[in-house]
Amino acid sequence: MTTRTLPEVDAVVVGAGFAGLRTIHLLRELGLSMQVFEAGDDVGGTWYWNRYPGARTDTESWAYCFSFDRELWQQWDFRERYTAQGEVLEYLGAVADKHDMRKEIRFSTRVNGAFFDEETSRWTVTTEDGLEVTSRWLITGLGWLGIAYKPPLPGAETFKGEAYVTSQWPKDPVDFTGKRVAVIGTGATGIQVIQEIGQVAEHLTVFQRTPNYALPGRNHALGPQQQLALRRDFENQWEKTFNHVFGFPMAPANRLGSEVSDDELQRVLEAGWEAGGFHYIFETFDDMLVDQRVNDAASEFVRRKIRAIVNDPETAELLCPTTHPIGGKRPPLCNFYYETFNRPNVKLVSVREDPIQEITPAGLRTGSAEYEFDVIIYATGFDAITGPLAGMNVHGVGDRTIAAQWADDAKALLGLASPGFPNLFAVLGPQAPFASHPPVIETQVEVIGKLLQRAIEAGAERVEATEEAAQAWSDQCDAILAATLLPQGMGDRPWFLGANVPGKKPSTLCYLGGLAAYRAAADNEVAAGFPGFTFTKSPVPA
Ligand code: NA7
Repeated sequence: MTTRTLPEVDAVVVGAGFAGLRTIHLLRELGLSMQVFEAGDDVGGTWYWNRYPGARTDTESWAYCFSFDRELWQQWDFRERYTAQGEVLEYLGAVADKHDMRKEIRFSTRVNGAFFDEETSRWTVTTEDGLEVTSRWLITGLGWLGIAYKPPLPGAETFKGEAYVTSQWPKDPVDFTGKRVAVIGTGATGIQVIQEIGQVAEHLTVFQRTPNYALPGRNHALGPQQQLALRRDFENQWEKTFNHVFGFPMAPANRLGSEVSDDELQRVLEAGWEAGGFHYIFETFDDMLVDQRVNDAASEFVRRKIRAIVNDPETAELLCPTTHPIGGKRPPLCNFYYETFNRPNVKLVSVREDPIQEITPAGLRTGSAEYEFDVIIYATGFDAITGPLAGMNVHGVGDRTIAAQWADDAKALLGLASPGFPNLFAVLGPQAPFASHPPVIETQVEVIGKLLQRAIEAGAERVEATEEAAQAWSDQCDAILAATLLPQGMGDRPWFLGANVPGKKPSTLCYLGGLAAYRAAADNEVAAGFPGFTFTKSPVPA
């Protein structure tokens, strides 16, 4: 293939989801030229690809968007408590249109390499269709969930029916009526897809390896009164969101379970369960994820609810998580997930002790049984957090790849800059805050903006996180994790600790100190003049 070289720009941006669009806005504010590449044929990023039935946010809709465009926010029709996938795309499309962003983006163009030149301190970025462009800065907005993990089950290619991976879902609707369907996986994705397809498939078999604490989302339409009230509440909603530990528009509970009686624990948990969604965790007790007694009570509370909802006691027991504490894996939100197992056409098969051995032409086989299906759906997760950038063939100083670097030591100062990869800023890199993504993205893009401003003012051509500062950030991530109960979930393979992909080295891939603490740490770094970074001119002094 012949290579076509595009004119040099100040910054190459990869991805046109939340992070890419927010970065375009930033670069324009800074007056920097850019080239944006997006693999999909439209904006949306993770939400572009994850178009499986039932896909929806787990964050309240009015905080799963941007705060930078107040006008659009106040005009936007937030139709439901949680935004359906198609509406997330509508919103991002509206952002792109309003700000005339599409002209910056080359769609249907997948980046397949990025090479740092130590002489010129510039990146050269290449694409699958033969383009090449050089830039001072490389900003990636690939999200945490861009690379599907599909277990390498033997025989997968022999299956005669239809097979789908949830994060590579076709654009045309799939008709499940009259079909025997299998879903493998019961994470946040599996749970959304199961409750949807259970209503239409002739028969649905759910293959579960680890049960989760699925919390009732209690989704509902937002009426005109609620919408009006929201429109008047812009500052308050965003202040709450940016100050909330997980970036939700919620106030902290300001209550410790360790200080209340067992009866009071139950009363508050019941209220949180009724409120729905992550209110169960974040508006009940601030110590739920660190205090064993509180966590045990909260976990047992969910198990009791499962037993009360699911009619068949054996199925109910299989659905009860017992091997990790609540929070040890990312709790999914659901609407009628447990109720789905009361339908006569839905069956749960536990593959915890009896794993899937192979996919057959007619279906699949566990150690003890064979099943026949018309459709198999893989809801088996992602090579999360590090996977997307590791898969982009990024070569830094000394030609070391980011894949090799992160396979061994996945650290990034403030979750966006890894030593050895100068001038590369990864929005939602490893050790970024584990919180609702849009407010994390807005925060990180603002930090990148300040870094770029500082570099421009200093006439620096090369900006790089120091090894010491990145290590200190990583150590802090480890210490915060160790202070919680979450490591107790390690045996159940949480993706946010890199434990779900066989062969991947588990590590603290996220910052669990909360969004507010992250913002404070970032503010300190900015105020102190970025002591964790070196700013130098090119070529690098020996
Ligand atoms: P997850 O949460 O990683 O879930 C993947 C699911 O697939 C999980 O239930 C896995 O079981 C299951 N899985 C993976 N491999 C197998 C095999 N070989 N056999 C049976 N089951 C298997 O990914 P999601 O897409 O649901 O959610 C990711 C995030 O997206 C979510 O947390 C939100 O933030 C949005 P396991 O638990 O490993 O036993």
